[in-house]
Amino acid sequence: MSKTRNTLGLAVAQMGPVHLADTRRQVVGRLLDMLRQAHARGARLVVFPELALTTFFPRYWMSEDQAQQRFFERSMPNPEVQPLFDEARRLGVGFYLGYAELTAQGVPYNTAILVDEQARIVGKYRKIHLPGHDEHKPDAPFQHLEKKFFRVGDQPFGVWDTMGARIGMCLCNDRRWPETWRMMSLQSAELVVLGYNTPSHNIHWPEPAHLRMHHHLITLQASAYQNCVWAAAAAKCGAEDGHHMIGGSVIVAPTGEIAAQAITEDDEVLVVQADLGVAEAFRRHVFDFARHRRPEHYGLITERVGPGPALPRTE
Ligand code: CDV
Repeated sequence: MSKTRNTLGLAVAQMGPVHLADTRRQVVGRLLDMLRQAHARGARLVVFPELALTTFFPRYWMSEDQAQQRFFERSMPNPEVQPLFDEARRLGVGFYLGYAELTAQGVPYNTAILVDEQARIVGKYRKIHLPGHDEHKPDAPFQHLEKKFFRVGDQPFGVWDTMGARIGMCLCNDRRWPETWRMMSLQSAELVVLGYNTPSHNIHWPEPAHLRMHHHLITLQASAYQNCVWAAAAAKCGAEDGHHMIGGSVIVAPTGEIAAQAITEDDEVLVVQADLGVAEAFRRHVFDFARHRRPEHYGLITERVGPGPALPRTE
């Protein structure tokens, strides 16, 4: 489709479970192994999961203070994560990493950073769509306490020019919302990177288990296509202390096709030489936003949060 090839060596580093007993040091050791594998296979950017340094702790009922003491990072890089930054600089590989951030002012966020090949943090994203609840659900098999442990991100979806591409970031539940992707494609994103922890079991209603993977894949494939972007999504998956989460880490092309998909529920590296030019034909034709979008008819999207009455019509 494109005459000039502008390719990015793009890796997704899926993680198997991180158990409560696992230390940051052990986890960073696994990330280092995958960073090296990805580099050896030609990657320039490696996408790690959401909350990659710890177990998916929002499943456990505890106080905010207990959660912050045990699972949050007060600085980044900190001494435990520094080896990842050092190795990334040595190899000349950038990465995306999700972790629980406690700011200097004591505000807790579910955060992702984008780190360039010189190991500089060039972008930070704080999760906007926080799923779950903030009250204790003693009858549920586990909790989903993102609304208790995190504040909503304080900045809109952004993009960063780094590693030869315009890269947008989001986290897990954000991927299900069309607004997430459109915010970034309207800023000319070429690639959207994200990490996720998606429990296989829905505690809110008896959802058939296969739908978790189905919704994950259709969302990524449709969003990549409708927004003319590459999408790279890294799971933390498998059974963390008995709590199973889906795998299915993927790299999706702007055609909506899956270029690579994980086959395990363990640490696994996917690498694709992503041709950023593939999106051009879509941007020039079916999704030429400047020619075809009609924002004058989309007002409700920002005026209303939930569904309301029908709009008045003149005829
Ligand atoms: N970490 C997440 O945001 N998980 C949600 C679950 C709760 C559905 C997700 O959208 O995958």
